[in-house]
Amino acid sequence: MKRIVTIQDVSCFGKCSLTVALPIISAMGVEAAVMPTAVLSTHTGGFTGYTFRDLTDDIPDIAAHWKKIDLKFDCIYTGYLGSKRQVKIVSDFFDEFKTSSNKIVVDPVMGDAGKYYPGFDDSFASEMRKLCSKADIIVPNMTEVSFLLGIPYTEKYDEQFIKDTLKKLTGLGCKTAVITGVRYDTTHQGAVAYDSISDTYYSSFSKHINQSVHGTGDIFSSVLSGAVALDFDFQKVLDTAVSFTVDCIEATLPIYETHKYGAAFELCIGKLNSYVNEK
Ligand code: PXL
Repeated sequence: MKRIVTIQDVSCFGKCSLTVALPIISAMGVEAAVMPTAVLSTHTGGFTGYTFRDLTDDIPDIAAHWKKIDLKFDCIYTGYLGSKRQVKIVSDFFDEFKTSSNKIVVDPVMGDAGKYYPGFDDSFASEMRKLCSKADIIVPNMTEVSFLLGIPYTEKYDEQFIKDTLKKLTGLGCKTAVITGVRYDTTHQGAVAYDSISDTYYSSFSKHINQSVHGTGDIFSSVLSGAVALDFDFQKVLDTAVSFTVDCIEATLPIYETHKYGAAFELCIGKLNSYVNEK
């Protein structure tokens, strides 16, 4: 069985980061080891007064134990990281657990809709840029692209702009860049990628649903990481991640008023099995 280690926080309520990654990766038939980086009572989007226990100091000890028992991972997938120091320690983890064949996926979680999430700023983005340079694949949304590249956030762009931007992102040092939440028109939304090794662009689009649902970036990156661990060709990686993310948004719409805090991925998680086994 393939094995992923995913490094991100536990938001106890709210359905994002580990509470999304663990069920999704498992449902894809991939083993998920977890490195919890912090415990929050809720995520930081739309809640106030949440608790935050930093687990940064536990990461080196957990990693040392894993080294001792010779654990290996087919994919290392990072999401929300809570501080610059934590990003540096995760970077050390990459140095210890990267092999010639495994893949590092970095979702540089920092913000959405042109704004940083609480607690992030340009100096955090500089540290995250360094982490991205060590990744095989990075998965920013347009907001995170603007922070990583130090360019203005825009919702008005065309295909050429996205292609040029993807090349700039791989210029940070990662092999492949994926931009999520791309919209060239009002009816479609998807992801576009550039593999700098083969000089190839990929894209996958589905219908645009006019409702942003919290945690869908984590759903996308979790499916993408599972599909990468399973060695899917990159077009299938993107198609699977886009299709399942749209399924989750659609499943949330009828209950959105009471589920604004997170996508109802549970209602469609069974679909992952057919996506994974589809030829
Ligand atoms: O979904 C990304 C995410 C993960 N973890 C925490 C967050 C967020 C986004 O708001 O607050 C704690």
